[in-house]
Amino acid sequence: MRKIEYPAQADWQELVKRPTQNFEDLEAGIAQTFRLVQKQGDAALLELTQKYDGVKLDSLFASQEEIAAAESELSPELKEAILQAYSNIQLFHAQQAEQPKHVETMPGVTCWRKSVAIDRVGLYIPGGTAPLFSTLLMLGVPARLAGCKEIILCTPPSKSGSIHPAIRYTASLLGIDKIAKVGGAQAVAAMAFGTESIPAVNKIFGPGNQYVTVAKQMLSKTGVAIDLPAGPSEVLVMADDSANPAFVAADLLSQAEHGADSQVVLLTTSAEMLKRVEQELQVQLSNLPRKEFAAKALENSLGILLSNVEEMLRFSNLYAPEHLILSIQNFEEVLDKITNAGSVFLGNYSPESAGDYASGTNHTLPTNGYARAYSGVSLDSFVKKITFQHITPAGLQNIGKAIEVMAAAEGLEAHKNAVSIRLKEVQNV
Ligand code: HSO
Ligand code: ZN
Repeated sequence: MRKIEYPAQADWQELVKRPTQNFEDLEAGIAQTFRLVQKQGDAALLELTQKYDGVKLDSLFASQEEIAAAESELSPELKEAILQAYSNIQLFHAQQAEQPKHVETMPGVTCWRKSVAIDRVGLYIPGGTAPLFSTLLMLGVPARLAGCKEIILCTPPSKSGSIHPAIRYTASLLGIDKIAKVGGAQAVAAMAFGTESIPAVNKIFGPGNQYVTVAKQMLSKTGVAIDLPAGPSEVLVMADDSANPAFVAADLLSQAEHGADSQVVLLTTSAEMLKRVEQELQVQLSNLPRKEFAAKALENSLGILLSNVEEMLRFSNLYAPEHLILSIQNFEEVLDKITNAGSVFLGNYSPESAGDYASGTNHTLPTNGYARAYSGVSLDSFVKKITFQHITPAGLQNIGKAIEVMAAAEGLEAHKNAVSIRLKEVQNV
């Protein structure tokens, strides 16, 4: 962790920059994958799965028996945990549903807005070093609550051709009975273009490696929507003297273990705290199975000493972290001053892992400074908001003049005429 004491304001802008990633060299290879999937459909998916995942599949989809078997392959403890998380995520997201409100803006002029589910959504769940079944809950629960008609799930198979039982179990909880065993850019392409057995979807969700991320970005230019521009995981912890250095170190490591490119930042008003957190990081790091990833991530990470809470807040808002942890006294008093963050964790007993798994909030959040303008995934991500209006003849008489005058001022005579022609008829009745 790079230690910086009382950096000058002029240097902050440089400090909040994430390490840049340039994926342009991947684009040509990914475009070739797209062409293959468009031309050969399912056959291309099977071929690419053999090439990249090292397994020759008989069927692109997990069988009903495989899905049903997950129930007996998981420990009762894990099933109970998944059910607990499911229930909390469901409770929290169900409250996000909005009922249409009819607003009569003028007598006879009524407008309202209604949420309508996106018909078909595609969920990508990575396999690889960590099978993120928690992400399947975070995407599948709001997709179901929104009422999406079709949910397509793609996840890469292991070398033996299987899907992690927790992913199969979670899928069946969500009522998803088609799991396509396909990963990488080819999975994203299949969901965007459609193949014989995978329908083209309207929006693609989910994290993935650099190939998946770049593929999603490339496809978003062709008309299919994507959830968020995904970047490496991040956490920023603000700690004062009241923080527990072992807790702070544990929180920093929980994000650092995601990958070598994760970013963790500690802001503190206490030189003593900075020293003790550093010591704790070393102790806890040595016991982690993923210590290689975490150690690499710590190399790019920052420990910054600042003068007061006010400064920590200003720095954090400039950084716009995906996750923000407030391990400071009287955190309630500063909540209104947080302007840029994906998800915020308050006090010494709200670890970020709670939001990653089970408290109820969503863990698909804006990274890389996107929290300055984007929100995390929620029920809203799975709906479109359609506006409606109904104008009565009397209503048109009330609003008509304003429309005619504005249309004329913009030089748009046909717009004006669409009102005038009706007003004439109304006045003649
Ligand atoms: N912290 C990750 C999500 C996750 N953590 C999944 C554990 N499993 C998002 O930044
Ligand atoms: Zn995490």
